[in-house]
Amino acid sequence: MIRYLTAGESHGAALIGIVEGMPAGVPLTTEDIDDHLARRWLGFGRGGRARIEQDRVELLSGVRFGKTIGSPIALRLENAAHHKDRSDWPNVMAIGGSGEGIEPVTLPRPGHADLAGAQKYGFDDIRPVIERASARETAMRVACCSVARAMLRHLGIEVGSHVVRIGIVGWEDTGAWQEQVGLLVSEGGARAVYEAADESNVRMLDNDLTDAAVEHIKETKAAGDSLGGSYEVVATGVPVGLGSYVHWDRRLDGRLAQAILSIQGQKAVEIGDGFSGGSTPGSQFHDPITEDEQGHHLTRGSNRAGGIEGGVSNGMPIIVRGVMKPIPTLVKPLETVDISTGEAQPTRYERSDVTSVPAASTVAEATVAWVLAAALLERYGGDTFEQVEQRLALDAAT
Ligand code: EPS
Repeated sequence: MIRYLTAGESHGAALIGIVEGMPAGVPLTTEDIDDHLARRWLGFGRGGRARIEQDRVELLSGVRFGKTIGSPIALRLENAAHHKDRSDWPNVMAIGGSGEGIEPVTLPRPGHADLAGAQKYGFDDIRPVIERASARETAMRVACCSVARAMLRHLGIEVGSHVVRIGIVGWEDTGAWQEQVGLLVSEGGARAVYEAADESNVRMLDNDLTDAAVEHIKETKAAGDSLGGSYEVVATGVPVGLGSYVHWDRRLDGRLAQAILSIQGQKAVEIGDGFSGGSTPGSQFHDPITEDEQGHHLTRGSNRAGGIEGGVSNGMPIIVRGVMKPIPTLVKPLETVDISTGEAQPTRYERSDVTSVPAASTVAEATVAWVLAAALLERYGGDTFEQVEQRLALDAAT
């Protein structure tokens, strides 16, 4: 079993992660992690924080001479904002002291964890909720998941993503994107998908759509508003048989949905063409079972199931789509109530992003990679990476 934990607040000194259960012998360098951390900052529409953070990981344990050693892997990411931004963010995460002289945050933002979090933990200052609920945590999540992702890459499994919609600028209705993603997948697997998306500053695979989305973000920023959107994650090279139908918590689709919805701000998830499955007759929805071109293996003539049937991977590309709500921190005030006085008040603006759908798409890639790595090690796992490789190769040969 592999698992990971993260700790840290958005403006605390650092984020900490522990990855546990990786087999020994997986090649791993800081670049394997830093490359994806840098990709998480891609995207027009991020706020001032993007200019501050460097996000280079420190590997503190569990790796020796560029390979995992089976021990827990400890990771650390500095929060540059904690050090550089002190005048802007005075003592937000002071560990000691009494808090005297630090103005409490008492105006909860609708749509944020602010109010429910303060009520749950009994705070009269919302700051601790803001700090841990912040999507800053996803930086360490990407770092932890990139460890598993490095292993997948050495087994020929790639995960990629692209943005499908930002606000009213979306690709869903045209169907053209599925064809384009299909071409990229056939040329270079899911890696080709994410590399092509990374060329666009909103991670969209179409130039006209990119221009329209950038314009839309600019207009939204000028109006003091924020935007959500949607994205698609694709995984290629995934063997048949990951996950299982025998128990609810082993179903791969359920595990992927949980992984996506666990990312801050995500409100909906779709596997394959799941939503249209509600309105399409069975004869037109289910993917026909056919032989591959060599006549060696059974495959599917289409992939509306998104590579998963009965909670089990079927060898087709895995397709997961996520929807992110608009960011709840807006320049334009929303209606709220001051929790210290009970008075109706407009919300107050804190530095934020206009949209972070491009970032969310890269975080979703990372979490999908983690779920696939976990399911893969359940089926083929061993103490050493060599054992994993051998078991997978043996299965592929039969
Ligand atoms: C976030 C607010 C912004 C974002 C942040 C998430 O940070 P700050 O409060 O410092 O302006 O930039 O995202 C990140 C820091 C990140 O690394 O993605 C929030 O309130 O959720």
